[in-house]
Amino acid sequence: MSNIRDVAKLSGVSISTVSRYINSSANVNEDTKKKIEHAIKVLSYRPNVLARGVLTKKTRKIGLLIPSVANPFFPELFLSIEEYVQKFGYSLLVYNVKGDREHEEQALIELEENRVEGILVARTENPDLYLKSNIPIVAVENFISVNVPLVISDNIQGGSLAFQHLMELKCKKIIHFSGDSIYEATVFRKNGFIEEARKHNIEVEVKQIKKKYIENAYDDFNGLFEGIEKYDGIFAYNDVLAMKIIQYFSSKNMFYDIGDKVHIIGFDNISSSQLISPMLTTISQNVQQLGIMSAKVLFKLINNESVEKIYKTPVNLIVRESTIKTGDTDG
Ligand code: XLF
Repeated sequence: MSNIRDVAKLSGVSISTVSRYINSSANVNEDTKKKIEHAIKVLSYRPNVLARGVLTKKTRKIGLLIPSVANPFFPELFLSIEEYVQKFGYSLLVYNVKGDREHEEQALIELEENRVEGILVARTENPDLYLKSNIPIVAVENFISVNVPLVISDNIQGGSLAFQHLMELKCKKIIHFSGDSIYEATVFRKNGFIEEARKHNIEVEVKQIKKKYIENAYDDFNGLFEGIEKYDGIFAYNDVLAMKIIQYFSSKNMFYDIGDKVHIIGFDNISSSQLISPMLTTISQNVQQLGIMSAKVLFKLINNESVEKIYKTPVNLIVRESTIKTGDTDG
């Protein structure tokens, strides 16, 4: 395997010039650049990123911690972040921490060992783990500390949009399946929903789903939905749950009631929400914007630029068949 010495020799310049070129820590003139690039190509030289990082503190690696790859929302978040950071020559080291403290702690150690330039932490349940880290950190969805910027969808607005839609549909008996209180985003959704109901002087029921039932598609929801046939307006805290509710109604031979007698709204707008039948009405988190915003804020921190304490990304209602049976409703 060739090394920096070989590149210097073949291109006829000093090792420090090659190093300057690789780390772009100082200008290298065009002629020299071409010679070095040629030598790098001929020798198939690959700079040792970690060693380079020790010198420049630039490994061009970012850590991403997500709570669950089993919930498609988080892989979609990963994709949007990856696509954005790659444009700037960065790659991601991703950990699926599953809300498990030890796992998360180990991930953080490994990210530090890999000298990532920054870390994005999606929905941590262990904010204290990050308080001592010297690496720039951005929290996504769950608050870490006042010193760590938080990027989050406008969940309150999402809850309120969901309720308004059920009102337009003239629903009389409404229930919200809310997320576990450790998921702050879902608490905001619930609050927005209840607040909007209050403005309309309407009573809604709320059933909280505990973490243990959450949240991958294969989880058995163990009769959680027994009796929900009496409701005509249902707002689920995320799409996976809403799809489970659709499945429940189908299993009770009530498939044709969905979007007619019973109206079901999810939250997220994951890709599969429009692949199922009936297609799911949902509050779109705009995962693209959420991911890009998180990465942008992290880049600001990495570049020592000033940042806000909180960044909210907009949400919007996407009407599909699970609330309105027929017609061209998407959008
Ligand atoms: O953490 C919340 C709960 O579930 C997240 O935004 C999600 O909606 C993803 O499905």
